[in-house]
Amino acid sequence: MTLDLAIILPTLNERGNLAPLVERIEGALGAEGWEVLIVDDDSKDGTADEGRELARSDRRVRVIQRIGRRGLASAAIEGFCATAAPYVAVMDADHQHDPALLAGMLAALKAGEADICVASRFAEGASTADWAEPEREKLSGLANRIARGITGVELTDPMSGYFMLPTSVARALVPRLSGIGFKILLDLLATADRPMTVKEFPLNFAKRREGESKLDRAILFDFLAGLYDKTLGRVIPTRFALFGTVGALGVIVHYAVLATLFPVMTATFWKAQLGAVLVAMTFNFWLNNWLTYRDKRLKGAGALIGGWIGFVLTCAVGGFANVAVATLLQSQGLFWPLAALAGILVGSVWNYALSSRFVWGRF
Ligand SMILES: Nc1nc2c(ncn2[C@@H]2O[C@H](COP(=O)(O)OP(=O)(O)O)[C@@H](O)[C@H]2O)c(=O)[nH]1
Ligand SMILES: [Mg+2]
Repeated sequence: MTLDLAIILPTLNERGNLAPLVERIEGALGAEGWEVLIVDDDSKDGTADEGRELARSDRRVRVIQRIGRRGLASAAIEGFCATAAPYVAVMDADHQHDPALLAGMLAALKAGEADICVASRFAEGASTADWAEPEREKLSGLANRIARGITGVELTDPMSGYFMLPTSVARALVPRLSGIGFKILLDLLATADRPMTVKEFPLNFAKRREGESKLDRAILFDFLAGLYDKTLGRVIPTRFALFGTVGALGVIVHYAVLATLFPVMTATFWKAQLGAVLVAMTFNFWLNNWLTYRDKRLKGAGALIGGWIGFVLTCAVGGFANVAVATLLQSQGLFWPLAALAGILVGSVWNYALSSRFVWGRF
């Protein structure tokens, strides 16, 4: 029997969930015609090793281990490009997605019933009763409404992480996908030149079998970042826009601290200003670590202190560049607010490039 379907399992610490899931997939699809592609982002629990162990005795299982990279969306893209199967599904490895739907999805695609099949937590007949996370359910409802507006596709669950489509269609869209955030389905739908036809499959969304969820409250933020990336991101890169926004908030923090400190230390403006600079830098470091680089987030006292020092040093250099450029331009006769703006721009690009490289280890 030839290979029909690849099931991509993006994984992060899912060691114990792999073997039982492969078994369930076999139960749903039979022994042949499919392969499982585990795309693991260098999990610390040995998920990739476990996958390779399975693969030694089961040729239907393959592992892609990625080093220094993170992200559900980019893991799915990796999978699209690494399989020879004409159809490809993406699903969670934690057993929240029932493999029993796979056969029906595949049959619907082969029969040409739709361009893409999506398992929906909110379609008629679906259930999230076992999910037991009411807060997450509410968030999904809100995000769904926004998503429907963008893609122009009527979907009950555009944030679903469980779907199937022809691999050639997915691969054709890859060069234009944004690949950030968690919502690869939304990315695919929004990137397609004409609205895709969708067939929904009601899903009984289960509790995760083992391990813990990697998503946190910032999921809505991820979603908004994805929207930005699809629209204005072409003009100003998303990460830089975030970095800049965080910087602008830092200015507000700076003034707030200065306004508090200065009245009580009037004689020494420079102390108040220095205090405000340090607080604003710390705030910017924290917020960038939490949002801008959430996929590379530094954790633990050592990493945080090291990162903070790196960030402060980087900003010191950026500040120097800022003043140098602004002074030069102003002395050449440029209107002072414009000279200041040029300084700020040069300083922030510099800070962005350097901290990206040296604090959060990008590139
Ligand atoms: N490769 C990869 N997989 C990830 C990443 N984040 C989450 N996953 C996997 O994506 C799936 C969904 O993540 P999960 O934490 O269960 O999200 P939730 O179901 O929304 O709580 C699981 O199989 C995770 O192991 C990541 O950064 N890289
Ligand atoms: Mg999950």
